[in-house]
Amino acid sequence: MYKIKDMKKRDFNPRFKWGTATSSFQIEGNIDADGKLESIWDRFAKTPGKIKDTEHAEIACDHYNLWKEDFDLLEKLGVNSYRFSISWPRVVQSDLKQENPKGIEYYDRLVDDLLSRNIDPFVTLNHWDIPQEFQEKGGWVDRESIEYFLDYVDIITNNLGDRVKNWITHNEPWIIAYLGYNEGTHAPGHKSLEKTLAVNHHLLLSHGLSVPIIRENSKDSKVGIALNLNPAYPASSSEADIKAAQLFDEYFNAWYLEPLYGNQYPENIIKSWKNEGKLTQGLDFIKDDDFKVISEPTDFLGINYYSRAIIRCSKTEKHKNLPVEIVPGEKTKFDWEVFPQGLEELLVRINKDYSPKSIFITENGASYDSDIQETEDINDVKRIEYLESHIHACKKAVDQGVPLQGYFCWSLMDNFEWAEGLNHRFGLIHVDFDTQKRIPKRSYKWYQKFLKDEINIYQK
Ligand code: GCO
Repeated sequence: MYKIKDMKKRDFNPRFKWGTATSSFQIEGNIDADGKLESIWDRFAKTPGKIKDTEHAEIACDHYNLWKEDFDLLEKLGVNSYRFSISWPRVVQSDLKQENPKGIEYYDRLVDDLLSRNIDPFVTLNHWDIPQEFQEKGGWVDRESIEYFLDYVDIITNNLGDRVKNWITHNEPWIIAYLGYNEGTHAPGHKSLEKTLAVNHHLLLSHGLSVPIIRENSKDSKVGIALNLNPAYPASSSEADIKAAQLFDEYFNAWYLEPLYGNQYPENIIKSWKNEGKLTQGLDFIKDDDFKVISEPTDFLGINYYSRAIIRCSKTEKHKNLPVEIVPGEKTKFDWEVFPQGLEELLVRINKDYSPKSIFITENGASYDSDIQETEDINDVKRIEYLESHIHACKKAVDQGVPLQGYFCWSLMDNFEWAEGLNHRFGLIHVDFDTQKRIPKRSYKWYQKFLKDEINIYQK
């Protein structure tokens, strides 16, 4: 692993994008305001047993009302970019064809306000809160339904494309497909591998089909997709663990990277699913030329990185396998190992294998509880260490030739963490969900100083 001693922000390119990220459903609340349609996450969150502690996102951070105050804090933080998502059900009417002017006006205001503060908007088109009506028309399982998504992409890029110049089509197709359709822990809560793979395919296809629409409506803009990548490390150097790690990598990472960069779906995992009898219908949703559409050239790859996966083969009896050689280090509240080296290695590998034109870390961050005490001084030293070490990893990757152009910390503020409800705090800003009071944590102040180029960060 390449080492550097310490560094400052000025060691990065002056045009580097420094930001934070959020998503509509996780922060906006106000799920019925101004003609907003129901989303699949509104429906899912109302279904008993789906969200931890029966929490909901009907208020969340009330960012729909408090956005200006939040943007004041964003500006004071000193970022030059901000990633947020559009809620599709806010901006269309119930036929999914006509726009809802009130919804559009809301995002118009956000964009204009960000620009007036010299903050560059990075807009995610699908961060999961799709209209329930889209779901009922067939949703991602159904190839024909892609048309509705393209109508929405056309509407929103037509309205905002003159000012927004950075577009992310989908956020984390793996999560949408696997958690939503295989494990059932996310909306819409189905459990079928066949559906999962069809959903994956249609997400990728709709990504490829969206790119020319975005380019047409938003001249000189940059387009990409955000993938959650989870590099796999075999738990031991046994053949069994190495093979298991390769299979994990194929279904988690390569399943997206390969087709996006001109290849087909990886083969070993397909064989393995077939051998296990999990793929009875095969992959008959793939049609001629689909891979050509999916690999439509983009301007950047967005990577959401949190941790790595340590893979132990579950099919070999322990005593026939080598002893485990890799044990996870320290973990965040989510039980995700803090492993910045994984980010460096991932970036170097992606650059070598796929040569994307450029890369953005579209999410990186950590869940730790706040200890508020009476002082309102939230000393989240663990989050600071996490961010420092990952920014270091970014720098090391840049030094090895990776075309990394930006880093977005997840998240600006504590928010609704999907099936986990309000139980995880990823924010640089603490949110009191009873009073909606915002309290910047020490990590906010640390990032602010880093962005002002006032502090060095050290390699631990
Ligand atoms: C995701 C999403 C975010 C999450 C974050 C923490 O990666 O799941 O993009 O919405 O909140 O990653 O889990």
